[in-house]
Amino acid sequence: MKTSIISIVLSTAGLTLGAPSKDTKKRASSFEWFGSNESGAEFGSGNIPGVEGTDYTFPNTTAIQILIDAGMNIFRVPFLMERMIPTEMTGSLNTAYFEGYSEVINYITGQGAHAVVDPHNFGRYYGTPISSTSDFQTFWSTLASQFKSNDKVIFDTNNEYHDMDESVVVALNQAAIDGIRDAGATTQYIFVEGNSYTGAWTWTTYNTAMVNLTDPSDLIVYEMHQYLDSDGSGTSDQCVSSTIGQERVVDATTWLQTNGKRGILGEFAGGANSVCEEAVEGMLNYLEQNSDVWLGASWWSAGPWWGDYIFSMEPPSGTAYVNYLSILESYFP
Ligand SMILES: *[C@@H]1O[C@H](CO)[C@@H](O)[C@H](O)[C@H]1NC(C)=O
Ligand SMILES: *[C@@H]1O[C@H](CO)[C@@H](O)[C@H](O)[C@H]1NC(C)=O
Ligand SMILES: *[C@H]1O[C@H](CO)[C@@H](O)[C@H](O)[C@H]1NC(C)=O
Repeated sequence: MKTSIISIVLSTAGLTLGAPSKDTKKRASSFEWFGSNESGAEFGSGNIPGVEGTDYTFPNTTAIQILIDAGMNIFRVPFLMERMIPTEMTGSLNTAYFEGYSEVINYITGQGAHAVVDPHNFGRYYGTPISSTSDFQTFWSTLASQFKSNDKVIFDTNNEYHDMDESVVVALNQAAIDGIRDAGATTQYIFVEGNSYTGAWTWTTYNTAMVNLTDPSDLIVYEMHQYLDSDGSGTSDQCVSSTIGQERVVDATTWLQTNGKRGILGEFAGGANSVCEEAVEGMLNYLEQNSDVWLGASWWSAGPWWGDYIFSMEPPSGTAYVNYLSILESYFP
């Protein structure tokens, strides 16, 4: 999600694996994961490092449990690299921030769901596009080593690279993979993201070079994002048409199938209106029909500080929690 127009950075909702046969009224979908982003730790990106409780907050595990009970089984939890490892990427962890963050991650995985560790940095560190693959690899080694024995953790190399040389984006993803595996974290999935905000609709225009990423553990999943408003930015609650969801993911689906890759729709959303609801359902139906390559999807976004945000999945009164949960439930694993 682009955040340039809002002072607080939007966080992502993650998908969680639901407890099997928890709810007999729902069919099981063929997705492996469905969930939401859990925003908060990446908020206040204009204030680095910022103050917990003022500039940023950690997601509410009681609220997460409500979504787990509903059947979600993956949660993407954004954070800021500068808060996690300040000053330089080769530095060490900020203990207080890491502990607040890892408490949420460990809560989620302790419930049997997957937690996506998401540096919500758009390929930037202190605002400058990351160019040193070596420093980035070290950042990932330092962080991944903390989670190497937790196989319910998923590493997401970075949120929404954009306006960068494609060869750099590919090299940074490969450096992250190498750093994570070198740290001894060999059993976890790694979500890679592409250039141009990792959009599904433009994937085959900008990100075909991502095909050559390699992983000794063979656990790469291509994370793409897709919004359904006219510019695809997810800043409007109006969707282009009731069929735009499926239309925007067809080419990326073909790319995944042609190249023998797996994908996840790491961010998507729609406004609380019938056009968007139909568009979201059309997109999810199509993804599910192609669940040979699509492992799941994650709504954007839940989190305690969203207020009346158009896409808020936060229980008990978030706009999307009220309007979309019943639609999404039929796609829960
Ligand atoms: C956390 O979520 C629960 C469930 O919605 C709510 O009762 C509680 O007030 C929330 N806590 C905070 C600190 O927002
Ligand atoms: C991927 O690697 C192969 C083999 O090295 C090469 O032929 C191909 O051009 C690469 N593809 C892209 C899109 O870079
Ligand atoms: C989660 O939220 C972040 C913004 O905080 C957004 O960039 C990302 O796309 C979202 N991810 C998912 C899977 O919804």
